[in-house]
Amino acid sequence: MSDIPVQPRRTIVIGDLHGCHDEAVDLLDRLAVTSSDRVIFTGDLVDRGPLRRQCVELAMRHECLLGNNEEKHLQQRERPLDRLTPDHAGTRRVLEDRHLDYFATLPLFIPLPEYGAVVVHAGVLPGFAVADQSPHTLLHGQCIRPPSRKSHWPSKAPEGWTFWTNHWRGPERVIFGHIVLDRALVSEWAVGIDTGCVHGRTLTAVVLPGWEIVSVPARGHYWGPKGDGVARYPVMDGVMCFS
Ligand SMILES: [Mn+2]
Repeated sequence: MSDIPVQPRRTIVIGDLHGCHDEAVDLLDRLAVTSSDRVIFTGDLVDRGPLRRQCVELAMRHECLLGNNEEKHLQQRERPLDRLTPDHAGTRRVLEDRHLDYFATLPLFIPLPEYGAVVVHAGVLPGFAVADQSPHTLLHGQCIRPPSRKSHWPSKAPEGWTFWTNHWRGPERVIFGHIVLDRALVSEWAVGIDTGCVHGRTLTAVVLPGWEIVSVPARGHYWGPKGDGVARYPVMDGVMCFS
């Protein structure tokens, strides 16, 4: 008989890193993460921020979703550097083939049935099981108007199109990144945790089973503000987005 209490295993989901490796380490330290915890990154490890390769190496030691930025690197893998955007070329210069091979293994969603949850990079459409969502919706979904299966950026959404979190009613509670929010969005059926670290804001995790939200501040302002930097597009429940 051991008197050592068994530490319950936590599942920690961390929002988009975009090269913010030092803040990821700050957040893992703050949470006192050990090898008994499960850590999942929501994707968009690279582009925009300072330490992209280190973010990929960190994710390779845990779990990670495919983000739209990793998707783009895979789509443009054969393209010469001078035909990429300067930002994407900067990422490619610090990555090796094995990092791109790793991107190709990343899932589009991670079910967490033990918590009634699922993790996706961007969004889901109501009326479809998560496993039946299109890759485009999972990687890019933002403002929708069912039954259309299209999605628009908040700043480009026609009148009457609203963020998918206003439409989704489960059955899973969806944990997502991708959209830069002024604080974590916590609603009955959706939890958004991209709080814009690369834009000088914060890096956020949701910690299961308690659904606790934990953030650390950015150490720098690495990439210009989203849009004009003014949060003015409501997502839901007063949480504003910066797109
Ligand atoms: Mn994204």
